[in-house]
Amino acid sequence: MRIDILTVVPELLDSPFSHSILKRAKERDLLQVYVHNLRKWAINKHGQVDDYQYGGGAGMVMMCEPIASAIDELQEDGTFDEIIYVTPDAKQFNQKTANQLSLKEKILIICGHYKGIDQRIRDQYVTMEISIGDYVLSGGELAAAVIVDAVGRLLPGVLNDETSALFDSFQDNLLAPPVYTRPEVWRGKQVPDVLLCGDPKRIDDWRYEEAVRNTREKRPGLLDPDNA
Ligand code: 6GU
Repeated sequence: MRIDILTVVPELLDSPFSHSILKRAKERDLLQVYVHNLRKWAINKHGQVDDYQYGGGAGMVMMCEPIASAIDELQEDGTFDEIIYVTPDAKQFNQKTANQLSLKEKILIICGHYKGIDQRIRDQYVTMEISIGDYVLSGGELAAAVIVDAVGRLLPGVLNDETSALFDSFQDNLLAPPVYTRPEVWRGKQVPDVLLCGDPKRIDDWRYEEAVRNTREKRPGLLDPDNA
């Protein structure tokens, strides 16, 4: 899978894909991430990519021309399966969307800044809009990093048995059950007996019950069938 990211602050994305699981995905050539500085397509030699908004009001808007030129050039060697604009005024990202995106070959993520991008780019080019939650970030870069991480780890061959995504929270609309490691007693607190019983069926049942309990307590909405 290839992911291109368009941003005015490429430095923000220097590190997130260079460690741990995503690093391995890139080393195995299962994932390629290309970060592009939008200023390369600026309208003048001052690097301008934004302007005042029509109708007045505080805050600049990212202009059509630099973004359109960037997309057109990046599509010269193959069109994108999805052109994603990350913005707080969009549908919220979840595991289902991550699963769907992991099946694509080539996607572009546009990171907004300031007041966002000109609506005409959203109308003409953008095929999917994503928010990562009900709060405002200073730009779309960290949201893009969240999406690349959530999608990248799902690509076949990235995770091994130990890190398998099959048992992640949310894959079955349940939060994960609690986990424990050595020592068996820490500051007088004992690991639940069932985890030491050696009976895989009993352990699986316990984990499932704990997952349901955790979900009912913290995120009851996930148990609602409308969420499935
Ligand atoms: Cl995608 N961008 C920004 N700037 N803020 C956000 C967001 C995205 N998702 C939640 N807050």
